[in-house]
Amino acid sequence: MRTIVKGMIAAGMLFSTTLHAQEKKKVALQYGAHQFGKRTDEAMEHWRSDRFGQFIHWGLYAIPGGVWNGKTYNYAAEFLKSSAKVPTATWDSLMYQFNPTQFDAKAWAKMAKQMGAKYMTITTKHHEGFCLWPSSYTSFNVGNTPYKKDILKQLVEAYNAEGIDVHFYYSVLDWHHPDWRYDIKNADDSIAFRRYLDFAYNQLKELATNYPTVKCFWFDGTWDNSIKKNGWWTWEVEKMLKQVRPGVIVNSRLRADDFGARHKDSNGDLMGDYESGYERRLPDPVKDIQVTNWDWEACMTIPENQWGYHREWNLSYTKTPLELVEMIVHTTSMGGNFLLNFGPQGNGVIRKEEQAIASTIGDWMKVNSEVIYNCDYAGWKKQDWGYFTKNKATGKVYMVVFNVPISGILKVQAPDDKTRISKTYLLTNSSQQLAIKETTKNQFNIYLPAQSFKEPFVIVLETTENGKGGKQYQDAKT
Ligand code: FHN
Repeated sequence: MRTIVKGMIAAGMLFSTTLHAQEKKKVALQYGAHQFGKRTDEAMEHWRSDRFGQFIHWGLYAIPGGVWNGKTYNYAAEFLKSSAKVPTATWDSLMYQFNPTQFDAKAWAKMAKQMGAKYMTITTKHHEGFCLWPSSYTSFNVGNTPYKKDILKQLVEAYNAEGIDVHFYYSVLDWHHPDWRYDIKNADDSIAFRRYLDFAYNQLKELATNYPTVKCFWFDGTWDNSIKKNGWWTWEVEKMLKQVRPGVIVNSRLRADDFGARHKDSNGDLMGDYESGYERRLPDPVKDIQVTNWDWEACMTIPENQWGYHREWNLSYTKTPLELVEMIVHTTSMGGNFLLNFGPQGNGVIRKEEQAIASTIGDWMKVNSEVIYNCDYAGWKKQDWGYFTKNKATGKVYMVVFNVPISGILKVQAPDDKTRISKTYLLTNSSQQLAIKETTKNQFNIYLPAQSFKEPFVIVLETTENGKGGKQYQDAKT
C-alpha cells in the first residue's frame, strides 16, 4: 500500500512538474492566437459545410500569359514580371491593354455553379499590385484601364446570384507600391513601410465596406521579414475586418505574432480562423489525421504550378478531372475544404481546357455531392479502396470507392465495438442493398455487385450504435 501511495505521490509530482514546465513554456503574446479550437458560429459552420470552392487568379499577367518578348517562361505565369525581369514601369503599362471585352461574370458563375463550387476566391490584388476594383488608394486599378468597369462588383453580384459566396484574396506583398519593403533595415524602411501598411489597411477596409457580402479574406504574400517584424499590424487588420464585417473569416496566412511566427504562434496555436498552408499538396490521409483539430483548406492548381493564365497548357502535367475529384473527396474525408484554381485569359474567357475539366467535375458532383457538402472526417480507418466521409446532419457514412479490388470485396473496420453496419447500398440505387459479413472483431466485408464501375462511386453505410461487437473474437497469442 505504502509503495502505491509513494508511486502516486511521485506520479503526481511528475505530472505537476510537467504541467509546470508546459505552463512555463507558454510565451506571453500580444499578437498571437486569440481563439483556440474551431470557431463554432454560423458563418464558420457555413464555410465548413461548403467544402469545395473555386479559386480565380486574374490580373495583368493574364495578358502576356507567360510569354515575354517572344520567349516562353516556364515558371508560374503570375510571376512573369519577376522571371522575365520586366521593369516595374513596363509591367504596369500593361494596364493600358487591359480590356477584357469578352468577360462575362455570369458565365463564370454559371460554370462554377455547374462544377459544384459553393464559394469563389478571387485575387482582388495579386503580387503585381493591380486592383480589380476601383480603389481610392491607388490609381493602379481597373477603373483606369480601357475596360474601366469594376470587375469585383460584377463577380460578387453574379456569383451571389447563383448562391455562391465570394471570398477575397489579397496579396500583402506588392511589387508596384513604392513603399513596399521585403525587410526593414533602417529608419527610412521603417517609415516607408509604415506608409505601406496604412495603405493596405485602408484598401482592406475599403473592400470590407464596399462589398458587404464578402465572406472571407484570403491573405497571401506575407512571408517576408517586413511583415514578420510587424505582427501587430496583422492582428489590427484581422480585428478591423471582423469589426466591419462581423462573422467574416480570415485565413492563417495573414498573421504573424510578436516574434514573427506565422500561421501558428510561438506557442503552437493557430492564428486566424483556419490553416491555409496546404498549397498544391494535401495532408497524408493516414498520418495527418490531427489536422482535423482545426479547420483547414487546401488550394490546388490544375497544372503543376500555374495560377495565372499561361498560354502553354502543356508545359507541365495537368491533373485529370478524376484526379481532382479524388482530391476533393480526400480533403473532405479529412475535414478540410478544397479550393481549385482557374486562370482566365486576358480577354476574359476561361480557357476551354479548364471549362472541360470543370464540367466533368460537375457531372460527378451532380450525382455524388451528398458525400462532400456538410461532410467531415468519419472516424473510420482509411482503406485502400478510397475514402470515408460522414454527413454531419444525417450521420450517414459514405464510402467513396476509387480502386475496386479484383476480389469484389471491400474491407471496412468499424471505429468501435458499438458501431454496427445496419444497411449498405449504392448511392445511385438505394433499393439495391449490398451483402455484408462481419469477419473478425469489428471488421466487415462488403460485397460489390457484379458490375463494372466506370467512375468513382459511393456506398452508403447506415449504422447503429447498439452493437456489442468483438466479444466472440480473440486475438492470437503469439
Ligand atoms: O505566390 C503566390 C502564387 O502566385 C499563388 O497566388 C499562390 C496561391 O496560394 N500563393 C502564392 C504562393 O504561396
